[in-house]
Amino acid sequence: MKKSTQLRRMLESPGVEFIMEAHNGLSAKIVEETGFKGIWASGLSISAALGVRDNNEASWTQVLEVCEFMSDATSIPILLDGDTGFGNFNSFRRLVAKLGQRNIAGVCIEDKIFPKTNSFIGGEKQPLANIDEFSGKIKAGKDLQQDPDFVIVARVEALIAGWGLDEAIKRANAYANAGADAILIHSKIVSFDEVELFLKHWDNKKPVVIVPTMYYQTPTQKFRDYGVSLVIWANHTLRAAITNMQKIVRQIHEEQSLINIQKKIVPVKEIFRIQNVIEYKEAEDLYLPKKKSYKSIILAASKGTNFGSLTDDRPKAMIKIGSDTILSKIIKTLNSRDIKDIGVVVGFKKEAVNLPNLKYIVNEKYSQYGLLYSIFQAKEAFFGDLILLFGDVLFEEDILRRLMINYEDIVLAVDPSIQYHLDQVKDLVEGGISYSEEFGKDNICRVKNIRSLKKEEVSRDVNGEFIGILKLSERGSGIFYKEMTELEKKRPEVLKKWDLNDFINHLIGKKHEVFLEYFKGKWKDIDSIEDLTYLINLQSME
Ligand code: SPV
Ligand code: MG
Repeated sequence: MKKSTQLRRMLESPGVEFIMEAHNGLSAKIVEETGFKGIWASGLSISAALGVRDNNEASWTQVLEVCEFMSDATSIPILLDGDTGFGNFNSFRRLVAKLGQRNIAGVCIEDKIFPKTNSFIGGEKQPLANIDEFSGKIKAGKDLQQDPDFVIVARVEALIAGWGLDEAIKRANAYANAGADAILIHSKIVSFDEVELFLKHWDNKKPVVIVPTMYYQTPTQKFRDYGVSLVIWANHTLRAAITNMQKIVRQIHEEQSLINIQKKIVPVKEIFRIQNVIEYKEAEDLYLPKKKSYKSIILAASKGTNFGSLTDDRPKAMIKIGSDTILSKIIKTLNSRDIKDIGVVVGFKKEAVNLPNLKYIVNEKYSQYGLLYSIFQAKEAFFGDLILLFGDVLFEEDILRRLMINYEDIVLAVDPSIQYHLDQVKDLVEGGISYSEEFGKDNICRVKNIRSLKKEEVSRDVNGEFIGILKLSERGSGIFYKEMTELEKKRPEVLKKWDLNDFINHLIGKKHEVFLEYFKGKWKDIDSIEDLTYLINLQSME
């Protein structure tokens, strides 16, 4: 739905609606993410954020530019505080034209004289516009607007200027007759009384908009009872920002250190999320020539339990599903993302792993030592971007695609829904946040630990199952290389004993950041004959 139509519906719907102040692209995004259906582009806040006063010190094109950033950054309607329209009827209709071009849903103008002063600063001394002149201004805007749903709100300053209720009603009537879509009745007293009186007399001839900054103690139910259409929370985003900026900046100044404030502010990553950095990565992936060439290491040295005679003469990765082996299916998926440099760590029945175009790395000790030792045999591959995989997991290309554009250095693919069968042991991950389907969440977070657990050992802290696919950036594979070689030198017994989980926890313990990305479904590990039968049946249905 067009933004203008959304705003019009908010005004014309029977209940009360709320819009929240924003003053730049960032605050506009925060307002939208929070769930508000509309934005008040406040003159006070925009000017303050630009470091100037609310006296038309910012030119109207400068305000427009801020508004354009806000509009581009969001999908909900913006009602711009157009002050007095920045001049006469002619200036105002140019503003209306430009707002329409920029997909701003509506504008509010107040019946004061350009250049205005904020209504809360000596409001009673400010001259009001001539009624006919201001009505002509509204009409000029309405005549010019291309989009029939574009909203013009006329703001009555008669109460602020101390002219009383009759003058306010007179003006509201004139502006409604001139074509205003709604009336904003403004007040600077601390009670709702004068606005209430206005609402009683006005009797909803046109939708009414209010700004309860000064009468903030009024319960919202009162606004409902009197049929207010739209409430503007006019400057609270900026005030919240100022509160926190002052507090944090002061503390950094006093302490000459960041140690105590780190936990009080959002991480840098939160900025990236709000900026939608991930979309940029995806676009790079789509439009730039592929310069990053990922390598892959597949761990296929073990025999695999639970497969009976199927693994008498071959490792699990070479079991067939239809005409393909598990391993060749994995390789096809890697190839589909242009990963051609593929190493396979083999051990059990190594001669049975005979697919072309692979680099073979032999782990003779596959039956004695743990998985980390297998990984270490491929240590020469740990440079540049790398995907490390278990050889018994089938997965969709999308998991690879997303991991490859993930900007963190060490990332585990994790499924938030854990499906146990029989008495399996699963690699379960505790993350900083749990999976969310909410809009805007990128489902990437830090890993706290990873443990192999049986079903009965699972605690509430667990957020998902590691699916056996791990992405390393150039830096990430460097960390793996360095830490593995250090273990080999200093704790060779540990290198032989550990599995991948132990090593990941070791990295976390050494303050390396390990992340997870949640993927729901889109993969299948093959742990039993049942898994195999399921996949074979699936394949025969395709
Ligand atoms: C603004 O937010 O800029 C307004 C509302 O115009 S007020 O500050 O209350 O005048
Ligand atoms: Mg204003």
